[in-house]
Amino acid sequence: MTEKKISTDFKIRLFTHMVLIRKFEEKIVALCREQYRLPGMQILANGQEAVAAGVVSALEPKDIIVSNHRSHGHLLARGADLNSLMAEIMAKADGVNYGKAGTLHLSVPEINAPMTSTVVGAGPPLAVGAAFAQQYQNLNDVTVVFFGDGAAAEGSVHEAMNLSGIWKLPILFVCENNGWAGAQRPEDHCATHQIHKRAQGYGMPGRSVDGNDVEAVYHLSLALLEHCRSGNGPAFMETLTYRMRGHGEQDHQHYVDRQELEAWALKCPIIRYRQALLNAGVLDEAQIQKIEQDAEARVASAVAFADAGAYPESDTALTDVFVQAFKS
Ligand SMILES: Cc1ncc(C[n+]2csc(CCOP(=O)(O)OP(=O)(O)O)c2C)c(N)n1
Ligand SMILES: [Mg+2]
Repeated sequence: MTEKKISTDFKIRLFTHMVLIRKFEEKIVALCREQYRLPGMQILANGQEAVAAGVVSALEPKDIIVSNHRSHGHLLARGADLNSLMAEIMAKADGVNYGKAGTLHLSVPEINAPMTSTVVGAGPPLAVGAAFAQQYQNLNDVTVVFFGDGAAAEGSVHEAMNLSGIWKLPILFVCENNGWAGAQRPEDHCATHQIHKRAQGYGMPGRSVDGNDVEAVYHLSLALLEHCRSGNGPAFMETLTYRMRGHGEQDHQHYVDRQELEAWALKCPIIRYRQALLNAGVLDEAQIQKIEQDAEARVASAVAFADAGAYPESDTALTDVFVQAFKS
């Protein structure tokens, strides 16, 4: 695989995306500790930022994203508006879905992310529909669907892979193998340790990548997206990463081996890339701190925006049920 050279600006962008995602979710962690501040379950992707930043940065503007219950990173990397995203998570009427979706059912058509589903394994069949529409209209666009190692064991995912293999649909399947599905290990629900090898059975290339190495994720995404975009059908990427927090913020990881957690903390994608950029002289310590402070300021201002907003009125409960799913 030939790797496209990444410019300095692009490297800084990858880092900035990851920092913003981390700061955004760290703020959600803090808000969760305040009583009645956030409704519902908060599911975060701390430790998995390189997957979101690496894959999404390889997309073209009209490509479509289908995400799942762990979606904030995907949406932020794609450029979702921080204010309306935070307002939605706080169930406010100014939210991206008018406060009716919350964190688990976010839909951001403005950035071609029409659906996230918290039903495990529901995303890939939805992606088949989106990719069929792209193919039917002779568009040069790709649909990317993110799902977990647990979802990879769902029948719906296998059916989606099979159908997209038959119809040669432009889908990039991104399996974020984060070592956990709830409190289950992959060996408890997966008959193979190499989920990407299943791709071969559905007529598509399958590759795995260090999911904590943002540039490696970016390069592999670009190559596989090119495969999909050129009419060769779907492709499958397994990103090997780790879920650093509990399944949701209510889960205190009592079942997680502390040494394993500490070992993965050392492989943190942001710390690693931060050091790599420092070593290469791409950024100095002051510039990095500025990026971190800017991200914190943007998140703080999103919280202030959300705080200032009202909850939706009860008489709007049945409006906005149908939406224009994505830009043509
Ligand atoms: C069909 C279905 N079964 C079970 C659940 C409950 N559930 C929510 S997330 C989850 C684990 C999913 O694991 P994985 O696909 O690896 O994604 P991760 O949470 O690790 O990102 C489960 C079992 C659900 N939401 N939907
Ligand atoms: Mg998982």
